[in-house]
Order: sequence, then C-alpha cells, then structure tokens
Amino acid sequence: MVSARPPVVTFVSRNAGKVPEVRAALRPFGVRVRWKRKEFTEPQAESLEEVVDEKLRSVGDVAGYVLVEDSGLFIPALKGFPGVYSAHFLDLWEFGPILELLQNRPRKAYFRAVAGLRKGRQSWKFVGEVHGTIARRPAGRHGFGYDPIFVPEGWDRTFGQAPVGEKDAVSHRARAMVQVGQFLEHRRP
Ligand code: ITT
Repeated sequence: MVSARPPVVTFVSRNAGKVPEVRAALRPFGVRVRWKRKEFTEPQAESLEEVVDEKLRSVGDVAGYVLVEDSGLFIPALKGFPGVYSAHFLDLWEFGPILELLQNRPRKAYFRAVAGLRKGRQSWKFVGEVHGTIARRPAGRHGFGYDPIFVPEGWDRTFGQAPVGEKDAVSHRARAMVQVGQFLEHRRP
C-alpha cells in the first residue's frame, strides 16, 4: 500500500514576509512548507507570469515540489503602475511618490499574486487577487511591503493594521496558494 504522506513543498523567495502567509494558506491542506531563501535576479518582464516562468526555470535544481511566487500592486489610475515593478519601486522610493500621485486621482488598487509550482519538468501556475484602495497615509506595522497603504474592499483599515490571520482570509497570496493546496490534494496517491 502506498502511504499518503503529507507533501512537502520548498518555497523559494528572498521575502521573509511571504513565508508565514504561504504556510498558513497551505496548512489546511496538510502541505508542509520548507523555506529556501534566495535572491532572484528579476528579469525585465511585462507580466508577473513571465517573471514566474523565469523564477521556475532558475529553481530547476531543487528536488521535489518547488514553489515560487511573484506579486505586485496595480493602480489603474497610474496605468497599472507599480505592477510588475513593485519590488524595485518600493526598494528605491517607498510610498511617497504613490501617495503624492494619487492626491487627485482615483485611489482604487489591487494586489495580484501568481504562484508557480514545479516538479521535475512539469510546472503549473495559479493566480489570486484582492481589490481595495490606497490609504491617504501609511498605517500599521503588520505584514510587509505595501501593507501599510492598502485597504481591502469592505475594510476600514489597512493590511498593516490587521491582526495576524485577518489578511490571510482575503489576500491575493492566500487566494493563489489555496489553489496550490487544492491541486496538491488531488495529486496525492
Ligand atoms: P521574491 O524573492 O519572492 O521575489 P520579493 O519581495 O522580491 O520576493 P516580488 O518580486 O514578488 O517579491 O515583488 C512583490 C512586491 O510587491 C514587493 O515589493 C512586495 O513587498 C510587494 N507585495 C507583494 N505582496 C504583498 C503583500 O501581500 N503585501 C504588501 N506588499 C506586497
């Protein structure tokens, strides 16, 4: 008889903030997440999907299931900026220019995450989004990245102000990772 051992997935990322969120989303599916810290050289790409394909190519040496993720904050009033450049933009400029540019523009925004799963030569992608608005000023110390300026639809506070766990109920990352969990659940012996 083949034993149905819980699958282990190696999540490759430089971003420590993503790790607890990935673990929380996959835990209900009995998937254990091992974190491999790695700094990717991000390609100039026009979509998160292209970046994920490149990340998946560069982790071909990792055994078993390997998971990567690329995400970004998209602001329609800024033609989708910072979008695929979110990490680079934040490293250089933080929130200041975004808050300034949005002073007289609609504040709608959304986060999008593309998760990439690979095993050997096979790979799969899963997408999650959360819609909301950009706050007038940063608030909160939880989470990471743009969390202090993002207010999800139906909330009156930012992701940065949310107690642990609340972001995981609605986030783009959680929504992409739940699909990873469901996928792995169906592939078990
Ligand atoms: P990787 O090693 O996984 O690539 P990274 O931080 O470089 O880690 P990305 O390339 O996916 O991540 O860039 C995503 C950017 O968008 C980065 O600046 C994040 O801080 C930001 N971001 C993504 N998801 C977020 C979230 O849930 N909350 C706040 N900011 C987020």
